[in-house]
Amino acid sequence: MIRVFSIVAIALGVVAFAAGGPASAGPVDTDGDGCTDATEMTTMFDYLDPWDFFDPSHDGLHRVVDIILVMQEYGIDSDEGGYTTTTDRSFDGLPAAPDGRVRSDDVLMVVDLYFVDCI
Ligand SMILES: [Ca+2]
Ligand SMILES: [Ca+2]
Ligand SMILES: [Ca+2]
Repeated sequence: MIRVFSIVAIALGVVAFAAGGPASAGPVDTDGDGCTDATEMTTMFDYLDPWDFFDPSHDGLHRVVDIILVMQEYGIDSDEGGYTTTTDRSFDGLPAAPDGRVRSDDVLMVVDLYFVDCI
């Protein structure tokens, strides 16, 4: 009897796993940039690139507040107080890994993403 119960329990576990199971709660964001894999794969973003979705406000939207956040740190370098990678990128066709300087290119990148959202 215990053996049958075990087999049934294993079978139910396999079915649950195949169906996505309890471990699949919530959308997947492999690169951790705040944009889900599913959305990144249907947009210009790369679900394996943690820098391309340049969203300083971390709300999934590109609005004026994101531009303001970058402008507030304009001129700051990585060796200065107040620097954060949240507002810094380099440019490689899309926003790429931070270059340690928050300058006009960072402002232009976030402006280019105006109303390009990930929700
Ligand atoms: Ca992502
Ligand atoms: Ca990405
Ligand atoms: Ca930069």
